[in-house]
Amino acid sequence: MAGNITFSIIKPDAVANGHAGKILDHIIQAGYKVRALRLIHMTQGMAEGFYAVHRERPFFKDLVSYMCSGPCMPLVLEKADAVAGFRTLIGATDPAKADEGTIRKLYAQSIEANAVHGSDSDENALREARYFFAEIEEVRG
Ligand code: IDP
Ligand code: MG
Repeated sequence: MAGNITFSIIKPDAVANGHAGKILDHIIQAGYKVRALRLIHMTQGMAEGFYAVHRERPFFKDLVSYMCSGPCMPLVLEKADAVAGFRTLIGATDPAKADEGTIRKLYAQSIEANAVHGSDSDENALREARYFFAEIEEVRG
């Protein structure tokens, strides 16, 4: 059965451009409860750890430096079928390919600076949530 927790980050481009409030409201209006939220300027080590699965990809170095370019906003979100529903809400990785009305279509700059992260599985949602919120009951499992 699909879980009810997903993990998101409002990424540095969206925070720097002043879109964080609108994106958070979009998420809440879509029915997600915010279980945890913080504002953090990631170190290189944190970003490398978070995106370790992509370390062999050609864009990894740029991705890490972009994720450390300014503060971002990690979020733990709750809703039925959270992971799949949230991926639909944010749209495709490349905003040029994202559906109308999705968060990335509305706010992303590029395939790299694409405004938001969304977990791709229940397992990764819990792992990612714990990475930023070790103290939160909901993500202890
Ligand atoms: P996702 O965020 O839609 O799950 P992933 O493939 O997991 O996409 O990639 C993680 C992040 O890496 C993306 O959100 C984006 O910021 C960046 N990224 C993905 N593909 C590319 C690319 O081809 N060029 C530059 N950056 C990319
Ligand atoms: Mg991904």
